[in-house]
Amino acid sequence: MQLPNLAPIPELFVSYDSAQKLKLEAAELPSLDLSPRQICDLELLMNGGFNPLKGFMSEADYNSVVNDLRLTDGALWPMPITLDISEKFGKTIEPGQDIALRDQEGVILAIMSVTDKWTPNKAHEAEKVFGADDGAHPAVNYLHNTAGPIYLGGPVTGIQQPVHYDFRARRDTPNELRAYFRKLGWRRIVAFQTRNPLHRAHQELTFRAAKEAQANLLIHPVVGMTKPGDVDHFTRVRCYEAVLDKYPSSTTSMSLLNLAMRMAGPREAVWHGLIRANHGCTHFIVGRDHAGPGKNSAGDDFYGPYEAQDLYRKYQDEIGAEMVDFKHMVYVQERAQYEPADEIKGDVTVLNISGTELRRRLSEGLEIPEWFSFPEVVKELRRTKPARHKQGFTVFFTGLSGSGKSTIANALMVKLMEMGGRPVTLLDGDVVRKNLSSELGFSKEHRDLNIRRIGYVASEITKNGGIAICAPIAPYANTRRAVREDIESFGAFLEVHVATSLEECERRDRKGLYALARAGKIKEFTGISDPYEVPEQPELSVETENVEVDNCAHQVILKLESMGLIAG
Ligand code: PPS
Repeated sequence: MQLPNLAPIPELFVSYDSAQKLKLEAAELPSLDLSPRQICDLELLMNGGFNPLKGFMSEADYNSVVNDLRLTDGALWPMPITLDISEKFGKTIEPGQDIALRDQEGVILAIMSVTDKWTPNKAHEAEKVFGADDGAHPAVNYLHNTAGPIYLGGPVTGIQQPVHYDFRARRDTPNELRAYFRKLGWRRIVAFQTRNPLHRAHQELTFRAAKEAQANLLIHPVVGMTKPGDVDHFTRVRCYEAVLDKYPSSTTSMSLLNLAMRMAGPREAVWHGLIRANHGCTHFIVGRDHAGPGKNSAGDDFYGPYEAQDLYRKYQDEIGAEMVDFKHMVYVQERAQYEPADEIKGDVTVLNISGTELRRRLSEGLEIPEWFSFPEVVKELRRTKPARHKQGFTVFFTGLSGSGKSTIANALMVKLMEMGGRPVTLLDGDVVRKNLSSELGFSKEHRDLNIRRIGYVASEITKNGGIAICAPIAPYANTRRAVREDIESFGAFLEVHVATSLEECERRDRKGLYALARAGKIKEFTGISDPYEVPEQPELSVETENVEVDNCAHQVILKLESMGLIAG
């Protein structure tokens, strides 16, 4: 008998021959180069991972999903899947047109027949979907600061899958997984979603879940986009491969999912369940704080620890994958085993290492006990993340013109070079404007572009283990924040506010620019006729009035030491 979860599900691809013809036609269409997140969404739309969606959402479906977690036809769907575009591109497109969707190298992946174009109310979307219009939520931040202001909706015709060169054999479409389960005779399959390396507690949890559900186990990690700052997927997959050997063979399999997570907690759990059901799974593990985004800007959790489980339970029958809920697992020393924290009996010693503590131990090169993780996993993590004092980092000075950024940055560079060990690069405001950004002026748009360029170079330096020192004015908080995010996925970011007052900068007027700005001869001058948004929570704020340059640079060195970035 063909089980419904293992029968093929609809994809949006056309046949090979039609795809060749369409590709030629598509070359004539207006085209859109998709962002990394849109490519992830398109892949799952086309391969059936987002079944029953047939394309990017129409305005009516979007409103219905945002407000009621349902498509207009009543089907359960908790997450907006929308094609956001720039205002400029929006002006060239009207409903009724076809557009070619391309990857970042220009390869045509699909054609979309545009049926809807609208300007969404992003604050409302944030409130309803993510629970708060709070920029501390990564998806809300993305919504306001990365996603374009206009949405296009319409069905998609798939031409080809996005190409992946990494871990090719480990990636499966829903139909490939369904065929694999059919072939092996697996009928009940419990999926485990993860964006973190697996340690012993996870192995125990998943093993128990499979036993409880009397099912085979699918480790189904997300390798598309996860939370900014997560361990990169290359490292994680090598860790998963090491852990896979620890399960009884032929009961467990692993497949990589190119999903772009939103960290939407409860709604995300329901979405994950639907996606896993599309991949042929009959059960889905939902643990504590599933897909949690961390703390909001008031320092509280966005969602309650079991809110995701509650929402999943409410919709379980419609999702098609039964929930296996799991509590927090901890290690009981006397019994040398993991047990759910709320089921522990007797007077025993409970051991646990939190995510934060694990990161601390890794960054400081401290011991990670065998009861916590597998030596192979620890080795992989250490290989990618050397101790902090050997990693790359960025020091980002910001402050008014003439505040002393360049002088302190130069002094810091020399001190760091004297210590040796890592290459140091100074990206000074004036120097960058002569070389990297010579065509740019001082409008908000140009300043942002300038800072994003500096951020890009600094992130590359940080990624490759060097020290980048940046010293632009960088007057806008949002741009500084975006640069911080780009860099923090590779190493530490230290924002230093050179807090010299406007009065003092103007009094010094070392380049004579303030006088010209006051006379109206230089327009858009920061502090005079253009804004400077003072950093709210920089890692360090230095006063330069009555303090020697050497001392200012030394304050940065001390801060770097306290952050473990230079050996004490
Ligand atoms: S920004 O806003 O971060 O892109 O600015 P930045 O690249 O750091 O460039 C600042 C230097 O350019 C000179 N300059 C001006 N600054 C501010 N506003 C206006 N309109 C302007 N025009 C020229 C100025 O010398 C700045 O150098 P610093 O080292 O900050 O004094």
